[in-house]
Amino acid sequence: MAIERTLSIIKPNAVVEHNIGAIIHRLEQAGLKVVAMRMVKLTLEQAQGFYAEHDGKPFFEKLINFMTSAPVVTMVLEGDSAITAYREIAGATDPAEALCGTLRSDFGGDNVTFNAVHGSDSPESASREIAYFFADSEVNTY
Ligand code: DAT
Ligand code: MG
Repeated sequence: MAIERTLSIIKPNAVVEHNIGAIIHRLEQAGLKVVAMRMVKLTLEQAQGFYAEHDGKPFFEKLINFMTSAPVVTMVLEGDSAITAYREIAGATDPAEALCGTLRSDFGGDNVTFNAVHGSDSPESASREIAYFFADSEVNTY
């Protein structure tokens, strides 16, 4: 297995509901190492740029409104096959369809928009998304 890095976001609903610690605990327990972390209240432009691939889709405006509604926690996580490992821990996009014990099942809301966490979906996305939030010098080695 290859060591990878992935970009994680703890979304506004999980922050507001005081689930930052619970989510990070599960990620660390699963062997993912936090190598960068920052809380940020995304601007409209930041959220639109991050989710540019979804611009024009019917859910885009609701997604952007949600992502800018409260602070998020951005993290770079490192570990064996971190990208797919994280997506498995996160669960399906819609919390209603996510397996029990996944982050989205346990911390997601009653609508697909409010699904608690983001995780990069490929090595290409991970590179782009990590660079979107962190300078190389902010990603730690330990
Ligand atoms: P994921 O976050 O699992 O990578 P995605 O990239 O397809 O999913 O979509 C980005 C976010 O947009 C997702 O976390 C929640 C929202 N979203 C996706 N599909 C949606 C839909 N059909 N209706 C409402 N919101 C949706
Ligand atoms: Mg995605």
